[in-house]
Amino acid sequence: MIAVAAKPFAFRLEPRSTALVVIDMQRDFIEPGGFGETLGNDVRRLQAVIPAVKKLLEICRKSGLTVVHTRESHRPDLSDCPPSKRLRANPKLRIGDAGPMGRILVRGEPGSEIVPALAPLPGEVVIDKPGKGAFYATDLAEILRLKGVRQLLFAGVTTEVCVQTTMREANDRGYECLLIEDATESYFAEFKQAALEMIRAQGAIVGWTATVAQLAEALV
Ligand code: C5J
Repeated sequence: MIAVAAKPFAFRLEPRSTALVVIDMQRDFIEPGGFGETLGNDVRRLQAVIPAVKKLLEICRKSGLTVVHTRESHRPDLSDCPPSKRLRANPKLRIGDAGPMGRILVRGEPGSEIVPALAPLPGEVVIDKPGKGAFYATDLAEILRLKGVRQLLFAGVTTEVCVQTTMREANDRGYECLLIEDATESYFAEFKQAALEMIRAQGAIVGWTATVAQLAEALV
């Protein structure tokens, strides 16, 4: 058991039963022309976090942790995309429409892939998820059970949407969750800050937060 300096108090980490879950570091959220930008967001805020996620991946791989990557994506026929999701608001391009990186948020299209700097290694788990949470309509819970995983480290985008939703799903399923603060980002600085605070409030009601450096100090 390793103690990671974290908020609101130390996170006791058992590397053999811990997985890193990197949420949705996909071109569709991070590069111009994808889903994020079509919703009116400035994607540069998310690009800035790539080096920290890369460093986190290196640390976790070196320590032998299970690594999981997720991709928010839909089947090409959109049969797993609720019309309420596809038709909401007035984006320039909707899910399934053809954009500069292929069809928006559709599996197999270039935009749906994880950015090259953070590409999964052979043997790492990749979860395609139709929702914001990575447990909804996926086999993530079963994969973690088979690997004996009880604790989850979280990184990726966006902090208050897919990262926080998945953390809450995990917390309700009995996992202890640690969010790596500088390896997650939002299109909205104030939403990221609020998410970090609400996660660790009330005695870590959803989970803990720590930096890449704090994790590295404990693991390496
Ligand atoms: C969003 C995500 N923001 N990965 N997806 O729609 O957070």
